[in-house]
Amino acid sequence: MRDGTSCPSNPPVGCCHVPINRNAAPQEVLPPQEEKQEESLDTGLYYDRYLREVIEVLETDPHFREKLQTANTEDIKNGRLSKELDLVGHHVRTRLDELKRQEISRLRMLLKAKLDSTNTLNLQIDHASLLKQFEHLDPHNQNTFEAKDLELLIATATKDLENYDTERHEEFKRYEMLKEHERREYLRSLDQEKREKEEERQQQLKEKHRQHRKVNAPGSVAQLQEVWEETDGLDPQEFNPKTFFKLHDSNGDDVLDEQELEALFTKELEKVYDPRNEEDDMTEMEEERLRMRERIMMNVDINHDRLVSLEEFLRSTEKNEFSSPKEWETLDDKKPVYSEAELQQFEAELQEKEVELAQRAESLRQEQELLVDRGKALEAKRKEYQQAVLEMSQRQRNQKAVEEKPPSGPNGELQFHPETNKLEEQGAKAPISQDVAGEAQSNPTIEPTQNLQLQTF
Ligand SMILES: [Ca+2]
Ligand SMILES: [Ca+2]
Repeated sequence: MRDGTSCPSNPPVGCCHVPINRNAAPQEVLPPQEEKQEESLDTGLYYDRYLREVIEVLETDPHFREKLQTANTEDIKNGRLSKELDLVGHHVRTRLDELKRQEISRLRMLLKAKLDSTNTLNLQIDHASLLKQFEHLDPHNQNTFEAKDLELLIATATKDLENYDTERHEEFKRYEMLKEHERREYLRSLDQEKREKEEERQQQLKEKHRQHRKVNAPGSVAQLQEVWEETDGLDPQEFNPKTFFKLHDSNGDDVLDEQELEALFTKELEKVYDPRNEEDDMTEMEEERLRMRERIMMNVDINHDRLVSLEEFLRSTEKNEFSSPKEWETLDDKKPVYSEAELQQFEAELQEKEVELAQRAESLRQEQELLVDRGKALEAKRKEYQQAVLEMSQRQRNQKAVEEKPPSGPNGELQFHPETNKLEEQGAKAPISQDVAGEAQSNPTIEPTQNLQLQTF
């Protein structure tokens, strides 16, 4: 299983091989070596730390270290090496048990964090069965580190690292299909005249991209000599494979790992890809680098441990392939990495996702409309209510004014009373002043029943 912390697209130096050093130096000179490895070796696996700690502890056992030195890749892969665990010292076993308990507890925390993020209910967690999804240890026995644990750890790491390249190729394929899909969509959006112009422009860029110096086959004498001369600044007449190997074993562990190999191709890749050019795609350059590393590994890595030893390297220089290699085809020489049918399927999936998103957006829009309508209705009601309250309060004030000052003269005749008339006039023409409106609005004690009565006026 891989998680979010799986190998990044630009993994750190030393990534991607099971870090078993079968030529480990004797223990007395181990400390500086160990420190160096700690810095550089990172497989990129989510259980990388556990893997490295287990191997470090095992290497402190003289018997196991001896077995490691004589074991071949088959012994490691088929679990024969794991059987040797029964013979390691007691204190080594105790440390391994402790490592496993730490790893189990780390995985439990991972699971809990995952469940917390998806579950709001505090459910009872069945850790024992959930732990089964992790393949790099034996979940049935959570307290001790057994031969089975070592076997599973090595097998899972090997498998995951092999899948790593496959995953990168798949990712690249999806990238290329998306790029082509967007290109076609863009062309479709143009009118005929503009489309023809754009197609011609794209064709010219493609041609420009294809014009570059010849790319040497990875691992060929021509390729290595170019690095020797141009990168290392050495005399081409003095090319020496052994010196070359030592020069490019950057971390000094006597093997060329995948990153040390990939660094050798920078010179070749610069012939084809320049980040300043529109027509050169740097994602394609990284795919090209990966393909180059796979080619050299296929020719050189005899024991398939994803590392090139000096012996393997020197042997490769004696092969025909070294001096007269099969020509290297760059990505632009090849057919697209996807078929038309695959592209169509990819586009159909994109379409499905777009429809789904559009439906979700439409239902959100409808919900929002509904909310706006409801808001409007509420606002209208509020205004009606406010108006009614104002009318009522005005009528009450008019009534009061009339009762306090009867409109009669000293002889009982009707007398003009400007204030009363004015007030009555205003009462008929509500709403009145803002002050009264504010007062009414902020007065929650006014009974709705009054409102109802007033509405019938
Ligand atoms: Ca190295
Ligand atoms: Ca090898």
